[in-house]
Amino acid sequence: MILRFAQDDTENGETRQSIMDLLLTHGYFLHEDPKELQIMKPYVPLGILYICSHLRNKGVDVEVFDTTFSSRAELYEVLRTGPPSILGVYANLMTRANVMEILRVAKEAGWQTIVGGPEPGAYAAEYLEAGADVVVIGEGEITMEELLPALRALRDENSNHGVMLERICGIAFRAENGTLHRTPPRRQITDLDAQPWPEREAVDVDRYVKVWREHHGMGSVSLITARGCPYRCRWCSHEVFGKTHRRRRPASVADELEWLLKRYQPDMAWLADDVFTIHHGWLFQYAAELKRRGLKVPFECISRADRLNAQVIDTLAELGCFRVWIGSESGSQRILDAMQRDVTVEQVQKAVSLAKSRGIKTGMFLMWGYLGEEIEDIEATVEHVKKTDPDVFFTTISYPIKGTPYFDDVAQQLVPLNSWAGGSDRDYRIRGRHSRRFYQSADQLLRNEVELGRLLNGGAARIDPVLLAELQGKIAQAREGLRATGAEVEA
Ligand code: B12
Ligand code: SF4
Repeated sequence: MILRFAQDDTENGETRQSIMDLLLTHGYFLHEDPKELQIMKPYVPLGILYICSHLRNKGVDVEVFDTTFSSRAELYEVLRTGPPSILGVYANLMTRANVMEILRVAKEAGWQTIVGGPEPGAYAAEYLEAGADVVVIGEGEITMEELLPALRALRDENSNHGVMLERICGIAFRAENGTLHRTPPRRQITDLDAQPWPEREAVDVDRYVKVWREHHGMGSVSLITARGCPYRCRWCSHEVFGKTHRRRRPASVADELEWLLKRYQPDMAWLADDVFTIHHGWLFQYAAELKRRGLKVPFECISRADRLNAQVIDTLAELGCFRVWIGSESGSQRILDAMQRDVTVEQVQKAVSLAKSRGIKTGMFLMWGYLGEEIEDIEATVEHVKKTDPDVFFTTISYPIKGTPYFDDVAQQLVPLNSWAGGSDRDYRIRGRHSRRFYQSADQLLRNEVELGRLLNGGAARIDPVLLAELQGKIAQAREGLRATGAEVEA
């Protein structure tokens, strides 16, 4: 990583130390994440790169310390040596504990600190307590543009804290009397095309592409074509973009893709939107634009099942989509309705079969343990996954993200398993919910039933009786596990 932290500039024969206006970082260290070390599909932190390009365009001197391939020691070395400036840290649900430590080290070394991203807005008091001077809520570009001069003035002139900050929308800070002050919400950027692309040159994108290529035979890059999702799934965080949906022009996305291909020579792309297929008219225009340019790049994306029909699937296939990820969540309509997914089990089944029929691989996300889920819902999910048979599926036990309706639904039942600063919104026991052992049995049942389904429907002339018996045994054991732990609830 190339990071100019402080350097000696020679001006009029005099040497002086110059320092950047802002250092941006995030608290994700890949080598500390054993799960990701198995998966090895890292992507650049787009949020801080968007802020970086916006501020650089405004003449602000910004650097990025990308923690992904780095270490705490290296980051702390940078923070502790040389003159301190302003540090901006991205935080999400998984990186909270790391961000706490980064804030502590930065404050000890004399930095002014700002936190932003999807988590801090929901926990403004806690982040301020942990050492952040300001919490940025929502989109960061314009807020940071206004905040940096105010923070600099506060540092240089020791001006009145509250007066300087309260004019800036979209922030939370502690007023001089110690009370938490939240300013009115920041208006969202209306014209995304007027914004610069994320400043990828501030990080080592080649290294990301290389890691991908080494582990998966294909180098990948990410980009987003829109911001925000208007749907209302109760467990999903809308902290940053609310329920808006703003799209970029197809030609601008095509330009960025073309540039990425030329600059980093990846073999594929991930279109990292919440729901890439949300706007069909846009998708068709985008496809026409890529066709006009003769561009076809293998890519994967996420879609809702109800946003996939034959024409959309054909268009995705034409564009080079090799895998579509679908949030299926449950095979029980009752649970889908409780989640307010606004999708039916049949729509998911149809979408997966359409994708398969056009040679697009399918990935499915599933969730155990949502409010009200019982054995019959679990059996419905097992049947659903067996029937649809996606190429790959992932299961999670639902967890409540602060700021979501689901969090409010279970707030009275939450028992923290960790200190707030050392844990995450995944570290709760939900009183009255089935036990972990129950969901382990559900998972075992699902995986073995799906494998059995594949074995029986695989068209093999002869099925290995030993394998068959083994799977049937595991399935019986899982069902027995579900029955045996069915009455166990979290205390
Ligand atoms: C791509 C993505 C991923 C990728 C991340 C790859 C990467 N390095 O970017 C992968 C698949 C790895 C991933 C994993 C996870 N993700 Co994710 N992911 C996303 C997704 C779909 C897009 C992120 C993105 O690029 N957004 C576009 C940029 C422009 O938005 P942004 O990052 O929010 O940045 C803006 C503001 O937040 C703010 N800002 C950001 N940083 C900073 C810093 C400062 C200093 C300031 C002032 C402002 C600021 O300004 C930015 C520009 O306006 C978002 C949903 C979404 N649409 O954002 C979920 C989302 C971020 N993920 C989420 C979750 C829960 C996860 C996981 C925990 C899931 C899991 N169970 O494992 C993991 C955690 C991984 C980890 N270790 O950190 C949640 C986070 C909720 C929360 N409260 O933290 C989100 C919001 C999804 C949701 N709606 O619930 N994710
Ligand atoms: S889960 Fe997906 S579809 Fe539902 S609100 Fe979140 S981003 Fe939108």
